[in-house]
Amino acid sequence: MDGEIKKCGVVAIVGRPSVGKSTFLNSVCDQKVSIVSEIPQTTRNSIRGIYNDERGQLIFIDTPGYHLSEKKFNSKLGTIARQALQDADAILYMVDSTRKMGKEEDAICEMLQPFAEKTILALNKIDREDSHAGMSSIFISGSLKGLSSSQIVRISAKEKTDMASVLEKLFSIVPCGDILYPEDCYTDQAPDFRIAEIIREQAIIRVREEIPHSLYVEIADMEWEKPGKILWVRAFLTVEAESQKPILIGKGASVIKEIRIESMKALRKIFDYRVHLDLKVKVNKKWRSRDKLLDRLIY
Ligand SMILES: Nc1nc2c(ncn2[C@@H]2O[C@H](COP(=O)(O)OP(=O)(O)OP(=O)(O)O)[C@@H](O)[C@H]2O)c(=O)[nH]1
Ligand SMILES: [Mg+2]
Repeated sequence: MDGEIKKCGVVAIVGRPSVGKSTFLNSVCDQKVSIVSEIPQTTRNSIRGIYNDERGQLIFIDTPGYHLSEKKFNSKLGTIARQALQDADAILYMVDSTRKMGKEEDAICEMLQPFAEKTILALNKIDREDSHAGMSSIFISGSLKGLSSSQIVRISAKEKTDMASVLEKLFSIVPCGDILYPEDCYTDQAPDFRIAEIIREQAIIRVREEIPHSLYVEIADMEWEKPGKILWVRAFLTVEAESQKPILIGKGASVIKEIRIESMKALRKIFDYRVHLDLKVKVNKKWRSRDKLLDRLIY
């Protein structure tokens, strides 16, 4: 409301892979901001989604799922999540209440310990029959000292259950201040990044095993055709081995064709112009251990 002091703050969403961080972000923004799949480590970058209402603005940062690993690629993802904790006004710690709690959850709690006061714990997936939110809550409360019951919410990010409680608790933590983004803004991602992410989402749901992790998408060029409101985009889907190429292309190019068509449909819902895609598959061996490329792709 005019004249009233607004709240504005950055909220880092953290948690293990596949707990539903990106699903939460999309539900709260009511838009597809961050891609979602059953495959762990779908999110590779810090993706911003912005929530606005009369109370003010929450700038959510969706981070890559945190998991214990020595690999360069994973440690880079972990570094992104850790940096986000330092910088955030509040932290939304998401836990999959259907999964067993253990070593990885303990490691996250240890990482969060200095920030316990600004943390809200969301026990997600309570819509599922195998959810055991009570047990998860006991485990986390034992591991993350100083977390009070008022900081814990049980939600379903998918069904949008109790999202309002999460927002209320987060607004109570973040400071007062002027909003940072225009009120009608729900993300700060550039169109080329969003297009690459949608193509990656459509690709990873159609392939198996190592290929989703071996894949990255790069936009080669984009050309704007103003009269027809069409954006012409040429993109490369790059995998790590020659043997992965035919799988992604499919028999008679059936898989890549489907990726193209479904990506174009998904993009139609995001942009108010048509995005026309031309997709090619390439190989770049061992890209996940190359620092320069990682710096460009994961930030
Ligand atoms: N039943 C149910 N499924 C959910 C819920 N939230 C997320 N999922 C599913 O869990 C899977 C993982 O969701 P994501 O949102 O991609 O998880 P994430 O935490 O962002 O995963 P990473 O990006 O890999 O770290 C998807 O198949 C979602 O549909 C929920 O509240 N209920
Ligand atoms: Mg994600």
